[in-house]
Amino acid sequence: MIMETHLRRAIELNELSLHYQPQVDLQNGEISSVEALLRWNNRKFGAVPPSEFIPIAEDNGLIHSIGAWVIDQACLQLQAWSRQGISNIRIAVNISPQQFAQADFDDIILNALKKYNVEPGLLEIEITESAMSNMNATLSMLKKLKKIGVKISVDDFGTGYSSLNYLRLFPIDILKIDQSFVREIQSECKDAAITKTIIHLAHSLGLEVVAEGVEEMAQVSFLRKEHCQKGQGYFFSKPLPSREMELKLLSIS
Ligand code: G
Ligand code: G
Ligand code: MN
Ligand code: NA
Repeated sequence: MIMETHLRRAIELNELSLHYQPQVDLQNGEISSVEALLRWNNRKFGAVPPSEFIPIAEDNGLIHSIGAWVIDQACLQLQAWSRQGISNIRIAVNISPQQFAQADFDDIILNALKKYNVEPGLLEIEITESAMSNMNATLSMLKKLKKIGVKISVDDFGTGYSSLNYLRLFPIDILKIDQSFVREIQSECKDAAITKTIIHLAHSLGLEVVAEGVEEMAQVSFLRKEHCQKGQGYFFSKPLPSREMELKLLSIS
C-alpha cells in the first residue's frame, strides 16, 4: 500500500527513467536496436526493480499512465538521438497486456510518434503471449499498429500459450527467444533444440529473431552457428542509462 502511494507520484516527482540495453547483430557486432527498460528510483525505497513495481501498477491501473510515459520518453529519446546524428537505431518498449487491451492504444502510439516527429519503424512494441489471448481484439489492434508502421515483437517467446496459431494469424515482425532457453544452450540438449527450432521457425516465417540473456561467448558461438540475427544480454552490455547509451552509439556512428 505504501509503495503504491509512492508509485502514484513517481511521474510527477521525476523518479522514473528508461535504461537501454543494446541488441547486437551477431554477424557484424553492430547495434541497430535497443530495448528500453523502466527504472524507478524512489527517495524512500531506493531503486525498485520493475519485477516489483510493474505488477503493482498492473493491479491498480497505474500501468496506463506509466506505460504512456514510457512510450512518450522513448519517442523523445528517438528525436534527441536523431538530432545528434544517431539515426536508424530502433527502440523496443515493453507493453503490459492491460495497455495493449486499451481500445485507444494505437492513438497513444500515433500521438507520441507525431509529437516528436519519429519515423514509426524506429519504434518497436514488445508484447507477450499473455497479451494475445483475445484473438479478435489482438488481431484488430495489431493490424492498426502495422498500418501505423511500428514494429511488433513477441517477448519471452515460447513461454506462453498457443504460439503457433498466432504466428499464423498475427502480423508479427520479431521473435525474442526467452532467456530461460538461452541460459543452458551449452549443456541442456532440450534447451539447445528449442532454441534452434525457434531460430529456424523465425527464418521460415521471414521474421527477425533475437536471443535474450546472452551472457557467455559459448552462447554467442552457438547462436551464430544457427544464424540467429541478434543477441541481447550481459555479454554485450547491461541496460545503460540514457547518456551512457548515447555515448556508446555516438562512438560507433
Ligand atoms: O531489467 P529488468 O529487471 O529491467 O525488467 C524486469 C521485467 O520488467 C521484464 O519482464 C520487463 O519486460 C519488465 N519491464 C521493464 N520495463 C518495462 C516497461 O516499461 N513496461 C512494462 N510493462 N514492463 C517493463
Ligand atoms: O521480460 P523481458 O525480456 O522484457 O526482460 C528482460 C530482463 O532481462 C530485464 O530484467 C533485464 O535487465 C534482464 N537481462 C538482460 N540481459 C540479461 C542477461 O544477460 N542475463 C540475465 N539473467 N538477465 C538479463
Ligand atoms: Mn522485453
Ligand atoms: Na523477454
